[in-house]
Amino acid sequence: MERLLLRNVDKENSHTIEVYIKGGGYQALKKALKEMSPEDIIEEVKESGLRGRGGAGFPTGLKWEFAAADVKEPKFFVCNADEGEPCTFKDRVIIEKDPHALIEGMLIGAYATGCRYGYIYLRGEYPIGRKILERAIAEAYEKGFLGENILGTEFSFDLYVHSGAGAYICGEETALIDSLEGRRGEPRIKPPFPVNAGYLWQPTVVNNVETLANIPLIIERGGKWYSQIGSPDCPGPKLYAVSGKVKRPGVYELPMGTPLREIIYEHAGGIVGDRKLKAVFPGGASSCVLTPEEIDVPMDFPSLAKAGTMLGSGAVMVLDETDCIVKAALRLIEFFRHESCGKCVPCREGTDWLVRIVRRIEEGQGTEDDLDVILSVSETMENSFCGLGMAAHNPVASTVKKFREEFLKHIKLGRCPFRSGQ
Ligand code: L3W
Ligand code: SF4
Repeated sequence: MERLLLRNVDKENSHTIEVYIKGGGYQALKKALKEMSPEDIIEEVKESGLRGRGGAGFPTGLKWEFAAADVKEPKFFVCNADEGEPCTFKDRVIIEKDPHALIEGMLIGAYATGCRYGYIYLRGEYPIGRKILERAIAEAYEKGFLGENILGTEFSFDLYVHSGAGAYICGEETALIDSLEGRRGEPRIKPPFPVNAGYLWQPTVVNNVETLANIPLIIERGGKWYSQIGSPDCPGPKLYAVSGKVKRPGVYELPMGTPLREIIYEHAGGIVGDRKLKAVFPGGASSCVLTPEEIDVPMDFPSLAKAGTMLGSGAVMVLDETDCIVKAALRLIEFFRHESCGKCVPCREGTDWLVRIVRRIEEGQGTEDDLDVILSVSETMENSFCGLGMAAHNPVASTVKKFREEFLKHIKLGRCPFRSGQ
């Protein structure tokens, strides 16, 4: 497949505006501002079928339509660049290697929805990305793509970078908005959705980095063209971040819906040492595990939901036969316990319970009853206030269900069977 999202990243100095413009950059913005109305743009994005790439897959055109329909002023356009889940690193490639694609996508989105100000909320642990984005923003101001009366039109847009302080929960859009307002980031109740009451309770569009990098392509080549790439009900190119026990970990751009088996065995080169595949978390740390028999699934939102798991942001974590599934589950739930904001009981207490129980099993002190308690706590966590708590138990509950024998082995042996020297 032709590289679309990663078309620029291998060019020397791909992060500079000169290289971006030489490769046709900012032509989509010109087309949008000079030849298209905001409504035309929203129609084009709706026709493309683009769905948000941050984890939930909400239709982008629809989100923009909701924001455009709200008449309160000013409106804000926010890029969620708080990529913080373990094993997610696909947005980083765009931020560091093609920042102008992101800026151009934001400009087009802001014009379409009537937003006057924009923020890129960047993961605190991406200091290089911050420098690159700030330089790119300065270049865009110099060339007249940002600021007052862009390209001689009525459209004005100012853009700022805001770094987070290391809290994963601030990737949840309403916690992100709290943090942007200078407060401790905690999820807000939805509705109202940010498109109507977001930053400073004004209409606010929040889109993921990869989502926005698709926009110049859709405007240049048309929504119809875009809708023919990948899965028909969930089209477009997709960045998959593959990590763990594969020979070639990395970020792969493939059509949405590429089978998981192909991603692991063809693109990422198969399993290290040609060992056996044991398990895959197909959509990041909060997805349900898949067994080797389940990897013929197309990697898109509906297919993975049908398979009882989720695409999330497209982070594929691969475990081989030498990995301990209990330890993997423990590591993941430890992360969520640490990152739980503590606002609601099911998540605050549930993540702590799960850590304590899974650790006990991993250390050989567990009982068979613990497995039932894990599933019961997980069920309660479904009632959490936000997506973090609703999904945090997935790696634990799904491994208990699909790898029950391995949990039982720890319990019966009184130790981890994978730990060497025992
Ligand atoms: C207007 C409506 N807007 C929904 C908007 C909403 C948001 C988007 C999706 O979680 C998932 C989570 C993590 N009117 C609307 C509406 N919207 N209905 O649509 O909303 P929602 O609430 O379904 O999802 P979310 O809270 O954005 C995102 C999962 O992603 N995840 C996270 C991965 C981590 C990263 C990272 O590190 N970069 O992405 C992983 O799987 O569990 O389920 O904009 O406002 N009627
Ligand atoms: Fe906070 Fe977890 Fe509740 Fe979300 S689910 S509000 S992260 S405690």
